[in-house]
Amino acid sequence: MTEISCVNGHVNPVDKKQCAICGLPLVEYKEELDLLLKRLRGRLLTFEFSAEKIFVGIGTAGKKIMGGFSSATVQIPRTVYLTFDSPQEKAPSRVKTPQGRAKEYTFKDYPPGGGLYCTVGRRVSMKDEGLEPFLLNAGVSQVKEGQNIIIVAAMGGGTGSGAGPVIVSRCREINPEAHTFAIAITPAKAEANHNHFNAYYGISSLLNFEGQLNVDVIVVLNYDELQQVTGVGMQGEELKLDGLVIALMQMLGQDIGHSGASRVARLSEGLGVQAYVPCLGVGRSMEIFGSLTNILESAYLLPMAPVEKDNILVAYLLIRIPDRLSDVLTDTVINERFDSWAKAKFPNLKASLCLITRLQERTDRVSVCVLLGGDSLDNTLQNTKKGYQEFLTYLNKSGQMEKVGLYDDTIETLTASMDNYNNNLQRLRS
Ligand SMILES: Nc1nc2c(ncn2[C@@H]2O[C@H](COP(=O)(O)OP(=O)(O)OP(=O)(O)O)[C@@H](O)[C@H]2O)c(=O)[nH]1
Ligand SMILES: [Mg+2]
Repeated sequence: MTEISCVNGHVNPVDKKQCAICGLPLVEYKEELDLLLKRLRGRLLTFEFSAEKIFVGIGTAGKKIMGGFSSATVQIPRTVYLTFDSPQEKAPSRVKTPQGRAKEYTFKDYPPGGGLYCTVGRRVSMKDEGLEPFLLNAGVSQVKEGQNIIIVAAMGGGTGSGAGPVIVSRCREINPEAHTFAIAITPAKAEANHNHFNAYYGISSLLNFEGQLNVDVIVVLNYDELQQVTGVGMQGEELKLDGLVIALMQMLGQDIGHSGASRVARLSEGLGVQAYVPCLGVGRSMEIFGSLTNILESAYLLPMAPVEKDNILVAYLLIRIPDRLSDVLTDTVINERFDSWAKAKFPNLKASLCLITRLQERTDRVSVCVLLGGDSLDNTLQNTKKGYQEFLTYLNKSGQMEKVGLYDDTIETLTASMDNYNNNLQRLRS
């Protein structure tokens, strides 16, 4: 006769519903298991992995910032952190950068000595066959809820400036519906001309890559300005340099959902404004500053790259407000204050937008990031353009163009992208 055991192991005949010894229900485990597997199989077949937000750090600085960002951020479902770099960055002699939760990709076939030039980073990443499968596995795909992709890189080196635009373009090929944002750090004035050259090339290729618009929004931070600004973190600690870039990423990438990103991307596209200069006021105490207008003013005192106020066409406010200030700083109040501040400040402003995030915190600290768009990149990248031109002259004179992988048509394409962008804005202003 077939027997069945209760959870305590007492053996019973199969026709019984309860154990004759301990009274517990008798379960046909095999039957239960089959039923469970059948239900699960149905679920597994409809399960599809896709990420909602993909943060990407490229090159040494990008990777370091991404490591810090992913460690400082609480685990959010459907958020992915990726880094891309050249292999020599893994050498034991180099300072180990924090990886946090980031998945690491190392480009194959990098020449010894790393990137140095943007042309190398671009060539290596373009022919790297592992890049696309890695992006697909990481969750870049066309999903109906939408996808935001946020990249961060310093543009002075060869990897960030060369591979950064290629990675964005690959992501766009996989998911043309994705909203793409780039945080690009341009070199300090005193850096070498080849760093400025890389940066000019990198930013031009972020605007336009092989004849296609590339990122929706580029946020340009200059390394000189970045070194002058400070902020205050959640625990009252001072925020500097990469700490500020991480705060910017939190506001731009983490706080904004897909609908916020869509509004920014659509407005930027409609106006033809891709490049923005951020003004950061991180952790400003309301008690000390007294008003939102004063906090906006303090952020505007130190824009993160050169900006001409008469050229500004669009201003976005990204703002984090602790709950305890929500009664005073309602959505209506914030929108009104920002609108009147921006109109008074920028005489040619055509549009403004506020994206508000409320935090469950007991502090009185407000963080703002004002993104100013519409200025000419000749102005925002002034030192970089100068360094780029000087380096080009040097390469031409010394006959080294081809040695660094540069050809006349490459130069034409990249200057045409910059000029088109600037000329369109000029038309919009007049
Ligand atoms: N955010 C940030 N930027 C830095 C730091 N140190 C240097 N930079 C900037 O980073 C640029 C160099 O970028 P890297 O990320 O080192 O270069 P890469 O992309 O790895 O390229 P290669 O190493 O040349 O292949 C410099 O031109 C500086 O402007 C830093 O600590 N933080
Ligand atoms: Mg590097």
